[in-house]
Amino acid sequence: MISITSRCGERTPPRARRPIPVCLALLALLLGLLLALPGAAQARALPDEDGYALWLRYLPVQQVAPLRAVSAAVAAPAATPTQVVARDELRRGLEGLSGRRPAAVDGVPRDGVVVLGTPASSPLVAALDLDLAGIGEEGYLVRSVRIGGRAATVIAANSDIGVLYGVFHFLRLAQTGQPLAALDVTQAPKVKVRVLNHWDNLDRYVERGYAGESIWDWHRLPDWLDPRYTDYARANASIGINGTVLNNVNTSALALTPMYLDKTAALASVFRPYGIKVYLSARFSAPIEIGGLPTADPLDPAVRRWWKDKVDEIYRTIPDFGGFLIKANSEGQPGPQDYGRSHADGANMMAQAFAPHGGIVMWRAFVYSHEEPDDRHKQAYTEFVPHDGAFEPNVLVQVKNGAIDFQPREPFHPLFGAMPGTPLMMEFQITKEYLGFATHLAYLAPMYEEVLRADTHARGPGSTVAKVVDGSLDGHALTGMAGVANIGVDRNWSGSHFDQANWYAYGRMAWDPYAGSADIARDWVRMTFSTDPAVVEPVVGMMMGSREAVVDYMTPLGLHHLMGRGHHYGPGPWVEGGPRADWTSVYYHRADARGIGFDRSAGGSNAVAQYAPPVAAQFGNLETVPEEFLLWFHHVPWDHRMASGNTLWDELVLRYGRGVDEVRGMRATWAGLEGRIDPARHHQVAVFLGIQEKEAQWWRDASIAYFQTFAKRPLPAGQAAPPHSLEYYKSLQFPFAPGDGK
Ligand code: BDP
Repeated sequence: MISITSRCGERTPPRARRPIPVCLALLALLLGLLLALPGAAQARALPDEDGYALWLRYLPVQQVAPLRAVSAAVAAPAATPTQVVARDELRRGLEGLSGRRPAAVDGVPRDGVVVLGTPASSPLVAALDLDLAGIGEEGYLVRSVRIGGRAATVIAANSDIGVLYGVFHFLRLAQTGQPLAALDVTQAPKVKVRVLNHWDNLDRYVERGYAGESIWDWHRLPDWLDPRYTDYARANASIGINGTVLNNVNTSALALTPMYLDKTAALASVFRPYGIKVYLSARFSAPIEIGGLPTADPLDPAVRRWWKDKVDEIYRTIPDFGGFLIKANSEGQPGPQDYGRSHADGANMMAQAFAPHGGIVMWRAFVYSHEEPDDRHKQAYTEFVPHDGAFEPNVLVQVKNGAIDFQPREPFHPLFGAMPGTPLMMEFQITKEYLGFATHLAYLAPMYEEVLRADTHARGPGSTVAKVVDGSLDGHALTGMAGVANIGVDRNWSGSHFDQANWYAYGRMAWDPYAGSADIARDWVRMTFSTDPAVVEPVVGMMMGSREAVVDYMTPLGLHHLMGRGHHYGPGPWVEGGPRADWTSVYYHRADARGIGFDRSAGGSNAVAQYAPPVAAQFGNLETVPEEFLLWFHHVPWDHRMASGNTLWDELVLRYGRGVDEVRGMRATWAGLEGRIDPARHHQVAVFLGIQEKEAQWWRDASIAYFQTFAKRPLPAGQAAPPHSLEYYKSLQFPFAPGDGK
């Protein structure tokens, strides 16, 4: 007979076994003692995390058994650096997630082997005779198959890098708790060039950076290869980013000197196995500054020779160099117009130097001249459209998502759809220069999605920005997307835990511009915080509402460019004067006794005419313009009736308040998650949300105090008056706010 005893521990000798009640009583006593000790709650909490691992934490999942069943072993080639990193990442990930290191095997001796490779690198993959024709160089298949009667998962591609991407996809499925036994995934990127743009100076200052210094330790390069570079490459490869522009668009010509090219080559060698090419920003006047020439005129033969020699030199150092990013004739940077030449002249000179090497030129359309008094909204279109079709085939024109400058909300840039003969690449800002720096929680993917899904109507209905970017609208094979990076040396990489999501989402959307922001958020939360639905759903909810909250408390109803001067921190709707009108706030909001907003309709600057006729008609008419763009396109009387029935003034005040309320809601939601997220990360996010609430209130109060001097109307019932005078808000100074341009 089985005796009714229970063992408190395996090593207890049978004779010492105690009956259940005694054992339980002892346990209860122990627990009671533990709870009575100070810090007991801490002892039960999840271990602290610092965020360094990003979304690649590989912590044990709930479904360990099903995961182990499909990943008992790995059969992978390891003859190239990329094959090695693919195999090692898979084993590392599976070991973390399942608690057991999968064995490395040559064949498929049992069920549950993950087979990696290309038909060329793996006889097992070759024997499966998979149809890999449609997935290109970077695509992959992840499929549940049977090999020799055994159940296996195959991750196959046409190239090693495709296999690595497939490994990361498989690990994502495992991390997010998806079923893994009947997989049939086919993926290929819809955009070819998927790059980060670092606005990092050679002295490690990051322009508009809120995560500490630049991660590029130029001084110690090329010898010291910080392990962080490898983790950077892993993180980027995990989301499909395949290029990085290392230095600021406002660059020193020194980045092109041999000393810095050696340093760049060292970084390229770290990134190469991960499929990441390096690119550099080049200063247009470099032939003068480091070449000793008297001019940088793009039609001057000596200048053209200099660039050709420079590019040849770069390829001798970095054989797979990606190309240049150029900011020219914008905000005081030198460019072809200094010599009476066009953007096409400048871009083509460089593109011809790159053509023999397969490199590209990303030429920015973020231009507005110092002299031009026209609406800044119109200038890029005015300067670029006449050159449509005139660029070399290896030039991408890089266009910011909106016509002004990375504001919390902008209508899509009118260049999208307007240059059918030229591949246009998208430039998003990941760093939150205008959305609260690193402290405010603002998930940007809904903003990216809004722009990508916007219909340009350029070739009839359905001509979305995404179709311009992926080349399908006008049949371009060279396509691209750039994201201005939010990365620095902060332990958590991006200055706040939630800003990691913007890096993550950018990569996912560069791979697939049709991806949904909520789906991406869900994946990210599961990988970054927890797969517990009690965490996932509320956190995704916070993220999805967060950008709209920022719009509301900073720039509701189409207002834009109202931030503090220079550093762009905090509200500054009163900013006026200075070197140029279009660097002031009053230029953009145009508030007066009659109303507020920038008239860009036919009766105003007529910027609307740069959009296709149906869009121009919609935006240009006060009756049909979406309310979120109302004051972007129209100067509207304070008593104008809004859809809500409120007057414009009342609605404006209510929207500011709504934004602040939204932040309060996020704080409450987050507070409710205590104990479900490790204390260190929970605490920092909670404190940052407190900062956000304070600053959202400040934006609301200062903006209302200022605009009320024009509206001269009372606040709607129940809305609190700003606690300080307008003079007080105007007097606040922030001489050391981070990220200011230098
Ligand atoms: C603006 C930034 C400035 C950048 C510029 C650009 O304030 O620091 O240099 O964009 O994109 O938003 O070139």
